[in-house]
Amino acid sequence: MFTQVIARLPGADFAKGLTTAALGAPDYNLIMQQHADYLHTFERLGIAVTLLPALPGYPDAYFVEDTAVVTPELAVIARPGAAARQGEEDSIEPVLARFRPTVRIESPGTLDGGDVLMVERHFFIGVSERTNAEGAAQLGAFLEPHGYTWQAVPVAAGLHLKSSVTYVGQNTLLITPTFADRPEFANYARLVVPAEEEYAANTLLVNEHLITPAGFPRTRHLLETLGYPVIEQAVSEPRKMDGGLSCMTLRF
Ligand code: CIR
Repeated sequence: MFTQVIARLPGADFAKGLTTAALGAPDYNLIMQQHADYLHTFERLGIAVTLLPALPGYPDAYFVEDTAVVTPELAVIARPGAAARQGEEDSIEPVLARFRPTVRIESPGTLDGGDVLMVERHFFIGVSERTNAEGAAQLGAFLEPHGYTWQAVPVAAGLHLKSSVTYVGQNTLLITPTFADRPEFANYARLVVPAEEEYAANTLLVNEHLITPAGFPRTRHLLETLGYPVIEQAVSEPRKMDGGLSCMTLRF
């Protein structure tokens, strides 16, 4: 069960963040509303929310997931792979230090939390444009003494590994068609999102509820087969900035 989430308010400059999406100009008032609604969902599930102020000069900093990997035993402070985001991790470290012992990914390693998928006691660590093999190995070395296993997964499509695959409980992955037949995932049941709903592969299992992006009915239908309540969350504005549902919280 998660008891805590950490989030950060989007800044008024959030539209200056990195993006490859061509979905139009994002709206500040709307992202603030969507962000507040999203956090309210965690509160309704009994989770305490630590909400940090916007970080001046870092328009992507509200995507806090990328700045750390938190397990019950420790917090690994990431080292963002995008130059424009390096420094965000320094502001998250003292916050996480209130909850966990912290360690850091060091240069030349890079790691974005969005590439890190925890499936029970196993970690899939995406090696992507943001996370390099060195960063993945450093994270693995921090996790192994706590009894976790891990493996690296090449990410050739999408921004982060969790843009394409997330764990929805019951030994089951929610996964895009591109990743569905990859040998790394062969030991899991797979719910394959339709190609036109790939964005919804980034869904969160939180305290036996599934939080999924609003507006992806076929994915919702797949998720309903698992038997957990499904909560749809409007995230059109973070999506315009290449952000998924998971990116806006650290959950532990
Ligand atoms: C970036 O390109 O870094 C941000 N605009 C989006 C980060 C999304 N993070 C995530 O999916 N974990």
